[in-house]
Amino acid sequence: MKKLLLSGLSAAILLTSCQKTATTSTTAASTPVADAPSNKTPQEQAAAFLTQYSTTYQKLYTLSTEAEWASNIKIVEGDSTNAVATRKANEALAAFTGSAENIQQARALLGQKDQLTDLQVKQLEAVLYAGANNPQTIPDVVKARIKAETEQTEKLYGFDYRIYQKSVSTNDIDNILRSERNVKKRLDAWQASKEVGPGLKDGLLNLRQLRNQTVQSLGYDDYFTYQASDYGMTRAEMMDLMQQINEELRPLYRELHTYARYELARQYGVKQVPDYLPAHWLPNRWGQDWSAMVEVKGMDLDAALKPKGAEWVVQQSERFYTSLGFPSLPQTFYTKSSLYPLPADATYKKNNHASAWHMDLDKDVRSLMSVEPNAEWYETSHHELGHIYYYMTYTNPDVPVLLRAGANRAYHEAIGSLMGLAAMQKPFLAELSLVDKNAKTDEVQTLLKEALSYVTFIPFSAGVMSEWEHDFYAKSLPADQLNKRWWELAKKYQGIVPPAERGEQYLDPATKTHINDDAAQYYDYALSYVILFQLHDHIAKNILHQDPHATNYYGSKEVGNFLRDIMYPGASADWREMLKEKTGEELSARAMVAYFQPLMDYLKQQNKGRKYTI
Ligand code: X8Z
Ligand code: ZN
Repeated sequence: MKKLLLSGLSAAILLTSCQKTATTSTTAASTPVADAPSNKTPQEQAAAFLTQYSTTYQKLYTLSTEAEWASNIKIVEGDSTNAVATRKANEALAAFTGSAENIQQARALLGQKDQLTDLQVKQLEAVLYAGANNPQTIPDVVKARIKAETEQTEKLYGFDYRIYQKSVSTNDIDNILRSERNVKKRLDAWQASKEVGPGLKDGLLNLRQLRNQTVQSLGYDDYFTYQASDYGMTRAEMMDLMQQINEELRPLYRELHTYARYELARQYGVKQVPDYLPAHWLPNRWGQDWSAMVEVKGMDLDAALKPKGAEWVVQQSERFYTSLGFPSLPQTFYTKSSLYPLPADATYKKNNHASAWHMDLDKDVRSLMSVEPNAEWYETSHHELGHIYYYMTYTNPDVPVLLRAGANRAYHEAIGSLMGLAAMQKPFLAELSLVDKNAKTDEVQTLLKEALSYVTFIPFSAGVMSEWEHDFYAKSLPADQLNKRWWELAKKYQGIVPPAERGEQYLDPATKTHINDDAAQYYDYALSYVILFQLHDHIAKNILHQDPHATNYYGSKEVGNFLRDIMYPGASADWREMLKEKTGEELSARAMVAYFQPLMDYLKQQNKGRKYTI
């Protein structure tokens, strides 16, 4: 439950990817907007259509998001009140966006494209993109999908994780995986984290069918193709790009993989170094972030954050943005968000994955998190506020409601992750007194820790997740090979193997939230990392004139202006032109590779005489 509600070209409209349709289309909500009189110019006709469409859209969107919000912050076992309300709201939105009349009108207007403004064309394309997800020519399919999506999210987040019979939160599991040295205890925690998978299998198979069917009726090959088209790319183009990014980072990943095998074997007191990394050895449930493996002396952020408390973490993230010249968060952000873990004795659950919500495509912005005062949540809190400030920045008179989304979905992910990276660098931490500025810290270890977060993420995002979903949606991956394929890809891209054979009675990919509720979009994150290093490189060198490895953005209005200019036009900007204009470069992993280049020599030295296995 993340970007359904946030990013993306036409992401405003993407919310519809989790709704279904009204039974009949005679309600006020689903009544399409009226034909414009034909004595008007095409621009006048388009303006009239878009005004009416946007007004209704915003209303229905808000109702849908409010219902989704309620469903995600309070999941009560056996109580379907929220789920029913969410379904209804989502059906109404789907009935409107997918109505044959709206689609037909948008198409007809686009038939005279040349006579419309760019902004009108972009909005009409957004209307069609939303419609394709909810076509009312097949209302029962859309309706079934909305129902299945609501149920899938409830199952995932209503799940009661247990270790030795005791209920645990995912924060508890993550804390064990980050710090426990006893391999048996690690294994128990890892296995517990995968127990949610099997119960999600039927739902996911059903969703595959329904997701494919909805978009196919409007001419897309499959759901993966539909999602990639949001970037103006075909499925094959997106997969080629993922391949290219993987290849560019591969030499470094190979060194990190080798290093980690030996280092972890040493840490766990295991004599025989394994050829592939056992999944439960890594400090993350999916092996997507290994940074907790390394402690940099003098830079113990977990220890520094603990006494500050969770509230401080969020407030400090806000202070970073305001220091750059962004406004304070609206009071309602704090009163309406759900930022911290539920008390241990709560009788209900909440969605425990971080997300940011633009409730009304206007001023109501909220975040759903379970912040604890540690380094991971510190980074995540900066990430979520990136979404929030993106919402706030493109909510302006120049950006129509239908284009209140990122330049593309990856940009939306990149801004906050960029701030998260900047917020972890030593000069910035020293400014906050989170580290002692006089303490000597090892720069190579610092860079290694960063690589274990950013570089290790690439084979997971650009490789495993993207290829699995590609095969799932576009290649009819057989239902009896879902887990097999997952682990094949984990071995191939990440060099990770399961602790023991994981047959088809498990469904390990489904333990990842995005597989369920943010389908066929995980390459967004791979792209966001590539983009964030391009932005960071530019900021460090051309704005701050600092070493990219040791920056302090704090208080720089120039950096703030740079970011604001990127965010201000939302999806009315062309994402490729924007990158070129702002950084002088096309989309490229160059900056990311260059950032970590100094680590290569160190790792090669460390790995001398060691066996490479990938
Ligand atoms: O899902 C997220 C964000 C959603 S707004 C917290 N991320 C990916 C993940 O957790 O898998 C951020 C980076 C990768
Ligand atoms: Zn995000």
